[in-house]
Amino acid sequence: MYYFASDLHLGLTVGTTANERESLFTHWLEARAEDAEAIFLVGDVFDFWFEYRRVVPRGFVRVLGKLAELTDRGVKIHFFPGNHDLWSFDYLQQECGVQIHAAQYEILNLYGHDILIGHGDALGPRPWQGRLLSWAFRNAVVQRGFATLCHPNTALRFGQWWSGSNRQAKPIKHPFRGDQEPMVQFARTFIEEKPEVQLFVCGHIHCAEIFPLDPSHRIAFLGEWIDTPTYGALYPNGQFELRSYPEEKSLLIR
Ligand SMILES: [Mn+2]
Repeated sequence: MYYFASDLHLGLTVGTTANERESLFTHWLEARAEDAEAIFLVGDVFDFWFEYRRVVPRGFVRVLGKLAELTDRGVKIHFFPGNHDLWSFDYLQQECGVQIHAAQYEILNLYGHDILIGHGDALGPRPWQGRLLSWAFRNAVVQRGFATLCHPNTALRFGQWWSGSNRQAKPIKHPFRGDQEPMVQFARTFIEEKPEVQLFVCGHIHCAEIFPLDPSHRIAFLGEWIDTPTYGALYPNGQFELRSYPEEKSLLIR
């Protein structure tokens, strides 16, 4: 099986407590490792992450330790940065052995099916303010400037404030908007060019949904771990399932 989770927002202090979420996720990783071909973390694992060349944010030791332990045992773990942990460079790869995918999405062949995986914040039509921000955050010069000019205590305090105030201003999730979702629009355009990609797996909008684009294409949204932890599982026959955790209840399969 291949497993997928996103939007854990570790460190955020709303919903389940930060410690509960961290320990729940640690157990999830351990449980998935039993039969995982690979585990995909599809963005916003951390509510705010900014790493300097010699400094990383404090906290998350159980999760970081579990990631390192599993990859040491040979479990393959892939990490796609989200808009909250965009600034993940080589620390997680070097210390925890996860494979970082810095591109906005990647197409991987799993069990013989082409699958597009990406957090999704940068996919589809968006207002110019959002595009400008994500350009700035992904820009190497801006990143280096920020790291040089900003003391880690200041940077992390700002980041945690920014991320927390974002969370208070917006609800944790909204009802799924179907074709109005930018990522659904992105996927529809994408399959006109590359119909061989039959499944899209994204996070970001915090909805747990598998939306059919047409009879042979689907887009799956992985939900979130702040209120109602959910994750995705890909079966060898290409079916995708959303399950709750820790109940392990099947929510949707397509
Ligand atoms: Mn998120």
